Amino acid sequence: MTLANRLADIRDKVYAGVRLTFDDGLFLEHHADLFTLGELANFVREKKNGNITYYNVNQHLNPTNVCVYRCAFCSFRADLKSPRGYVMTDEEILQRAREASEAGATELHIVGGLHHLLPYEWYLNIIRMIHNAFPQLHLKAWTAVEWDWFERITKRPTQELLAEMKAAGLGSLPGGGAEIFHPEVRRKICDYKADAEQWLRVHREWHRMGGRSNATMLYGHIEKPEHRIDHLLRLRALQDETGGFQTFIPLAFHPSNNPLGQNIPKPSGLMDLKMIAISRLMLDNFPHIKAYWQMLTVKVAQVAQSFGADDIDGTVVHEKIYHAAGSDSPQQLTVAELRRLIEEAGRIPVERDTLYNHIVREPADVTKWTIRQPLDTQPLLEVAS
Ligand code: V47
Ligand code: SF4
Repeated sequence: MTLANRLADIRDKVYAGVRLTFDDGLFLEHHADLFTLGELANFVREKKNGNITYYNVNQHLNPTNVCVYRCAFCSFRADLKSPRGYVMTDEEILQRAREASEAGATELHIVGGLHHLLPYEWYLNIIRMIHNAFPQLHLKAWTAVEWDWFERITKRPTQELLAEMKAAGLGSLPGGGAEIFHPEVRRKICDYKADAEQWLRVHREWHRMGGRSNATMLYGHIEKPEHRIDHLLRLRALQDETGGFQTFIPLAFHPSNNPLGQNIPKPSGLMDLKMIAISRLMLDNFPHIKAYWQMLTVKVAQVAQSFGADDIDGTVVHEKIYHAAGSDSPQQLTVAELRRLIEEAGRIPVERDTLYNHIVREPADVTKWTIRQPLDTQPLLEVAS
């Protein structure tokens, strides 16, 4: 079969809604041109999400950067005794939550380092404390790597810890820590921390409790196309089983200030768009693909809305991980800026909460909002902070 026939075969599958195989994914990686990838991914994106691009009003909180692990790609972490290391006090954490609440945020994205000395209860208390003070904030907290660490230090099963933290106010799990699942790569870039099975197990357990989570993939370093397709298919298999993933976020490697980045350039804009498109095509059972503007730059995140993405993340504020690794994106975008960027990309901006309910704001007071179920015009719940 010629390359053109093979691509035509894949095009037919996509238009007919037939699932792509590992070999199809590898073919797309090696041979598909960017415009064909964009055309196919955009078809799937519009079938699933129409002309909408989602954004949210959120803030990030990284309570500590001290970490027992030494992932080769990480510019954020600090050693226990490093002058760069910090641990936020309860007052500082609550102040940040207050700031988010007063800015009208619906979500706090909370991840950090795995501190050598701090007990699991410190992490649990962060969730409890913020939830008690600001119950309207959805707390999307702790990556599967952190949950695995909690299990190691408490010797209690993650299932029990997830249930305990849910009772304390945990809303959902972020997608971080997935990196590249394949052991050939994983042992070189982040040996010792949770492996693929452990990462997937935490998400499976959370989904079985009715929870929702996200997934990521760190690309553009030492991995090869087959590792990326393998990664996507492992996620697709778990999604077939549980249906608990909401959005997939391909993360472009940022090479500044970390050991892995010494001889590796930052992925190009073309590579970024290709990853968005291939993710959209392979992950046929994921509702959303996010072009995280902080990581991709605003410009690429805008173009990505025509290459398979239907989400751009949110206002963000206080981003540390990418800025430590050389990102020159702004620290935050206002809602007006996000909406303008989305409209300029030819899409309809829709504010969502973490669980993809549509949010309607009171124009006179941004801290008051109404949650609507997607495609439902009846307000379900009035929330005022
Ligand atoms: O797990 C760390 C990555 C992740 C670098 O769930 C790096 O909505 C590139 O997961 N270059 C954390 N990537 C960020 C994350 C995330 C971000 C936005 C939204 C969501 C969500 C999740 O950042 C880490 C790691 O994979 N990372 N260092 C780096 N130098
Ligand atoms: Fe620690 Fe996470 Fe950085 Fe790895 S990526 S060193 S686990 S903070």
